[in-house]
Amino acid sequence: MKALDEQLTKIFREDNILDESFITDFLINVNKVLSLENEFLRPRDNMNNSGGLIFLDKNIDTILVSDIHSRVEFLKNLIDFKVNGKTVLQLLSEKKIQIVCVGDLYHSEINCKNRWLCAMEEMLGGFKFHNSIDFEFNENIKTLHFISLLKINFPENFHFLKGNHENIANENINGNLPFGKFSKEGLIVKLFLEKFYSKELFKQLYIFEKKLPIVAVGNNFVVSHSEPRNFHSKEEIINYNQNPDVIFDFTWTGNNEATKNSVENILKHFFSSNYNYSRYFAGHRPVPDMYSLRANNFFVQFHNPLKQNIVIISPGEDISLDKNIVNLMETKGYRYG
Ligand SMILES: [Mn+2]
Repeated sequence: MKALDEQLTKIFREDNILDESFITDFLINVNKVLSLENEFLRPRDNMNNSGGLIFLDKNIDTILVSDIHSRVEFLKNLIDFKVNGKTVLQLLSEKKIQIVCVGDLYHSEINCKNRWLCAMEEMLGGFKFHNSIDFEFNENIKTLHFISLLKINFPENFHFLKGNHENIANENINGNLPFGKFSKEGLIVKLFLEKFYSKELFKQLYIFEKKLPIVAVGNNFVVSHSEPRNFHSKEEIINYNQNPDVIFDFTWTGNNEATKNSVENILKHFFSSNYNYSRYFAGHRPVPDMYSLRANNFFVQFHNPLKQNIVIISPGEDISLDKNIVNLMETKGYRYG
């Protein structure tokens, strides 16, 4: 545990650009872990591959983590965060807590808008200069490295769901759409990778996102990257890789884009008559402060790009949004009761 803590702290502190073969190696390892997940926790699809759905442990605490967007410091604050006096890293190593990240590890957001504008100029100049994109890509890879180490060390207690930014090829198939907000983020990263890195690295990055699950279910909550555009059954979610619409529906749904009752119908599907006490959590669309409610208050959004919001859910307690959603930039710990 101490060695892992040191390794994670090093990723957080050091700024040097990682060696390509090193990145490829840790990706090969995490891809193997994602392929061999415990099938009680993550049932196999019809092709005998890891399915799209995670059944969480009903007896331990869960922390949901909002969109990361290259903020390694968010992940560092997460592992150092204390629940009842123990750090999350400690609790992970004792299998007493589980983490679900709602996805979107790539592409820095509003704080780095200018860097994206510079990166766009660099792309248009054929990357003759590439300082801005170097810096951005390095942060993306550091974030990926941090997440991969947590997954490799705690395969049953750490889960990262696919977001719409997990689209390294910037493709518009397989439930994905090309991405551009401040500039053409998806295209810039893809062209940069093709120019300076090997096909093997690209392939491993591509495999990684295809192996990520898309929905997790706990005691009294469901979580995915975005609001569900349409209702999908357990079987459809597990077999997500055979239906791009399922992937699209759980990763790309903006406000007012979901069909009526999609959230409630999924909660009813998982919790039947107890669904009244359940909630559906997601990131994707920013909230002005700690959280926003939609879908008759069943749907909770908690991603604020200027905060580091998480949700702490305990099997022994009702979910109180005002108490259980905290910003890691403002607090170092949490206690029950
Ligand atoms: Mn998103």
